[in-house]
Amino acid sequence: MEKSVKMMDGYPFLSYQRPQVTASDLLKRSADFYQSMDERRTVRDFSDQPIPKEVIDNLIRTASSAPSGAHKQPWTFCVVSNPEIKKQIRNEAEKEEHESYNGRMSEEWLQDLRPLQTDWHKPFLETAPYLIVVFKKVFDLSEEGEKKTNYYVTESVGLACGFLLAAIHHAGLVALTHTPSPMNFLAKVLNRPENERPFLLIPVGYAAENTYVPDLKRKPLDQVAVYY
Ligand code: IYR
Repeated sequence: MEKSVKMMDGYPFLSYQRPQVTASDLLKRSADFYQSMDERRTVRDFSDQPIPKEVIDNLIRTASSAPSGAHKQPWTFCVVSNPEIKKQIRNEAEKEEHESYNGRMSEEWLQDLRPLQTDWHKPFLETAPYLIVVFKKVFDLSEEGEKKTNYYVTESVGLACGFLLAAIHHAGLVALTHTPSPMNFLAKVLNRPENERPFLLIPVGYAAENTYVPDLKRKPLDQVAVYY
């Protein structure tokens, strides 16, 4: 459909329409999407089967379509497929995680993680064909090196990561939301500028054959929603 343009205080606005969906189609579409998303699981065992880079490009395009404060899109998605860099990230992550599992994490925390059976070993950081390291831009830097404010940075980057995980699942791949802690080493290894802070490390790939995931139950609607 032809888009019409309207100027508002000197800024262009485009007419916007979504197709009119009937109530019964809304029900079907929302239920189908829920069913598909409910099949998403966090996976820790990856196949090393390669994936075309163009797929990763599309996943990141989707993530970067998320809403953000004042439309600043305060994120950078670093895509690592180089085996040497993956090895370096694994070594640094395992160093930190070893410390965390052996003294930095509380007994309660370790107990909470028992059903997930995680430990400091992170082989997936080398096995997965791609690591997407997401950085948040706590401020922007203009070409002249001037600081520019970003808004709701954590919320914005969290939303973009949600879009990314949905896109990965929709494409037929799996991911892990990994938070090696502390994760400042990622900024160093990837040589990121001073305005970027590591936010999440997301290995992406096919699941390994014979993958098992913990038998987790999701909270029913009445435990997560309140209607007024
Ligand atoms: N970062 C550690 C520990 C960990 C913490 C939480 I909260 C998890 O949900 C899972 C793991 C690790 O990656 O093993």
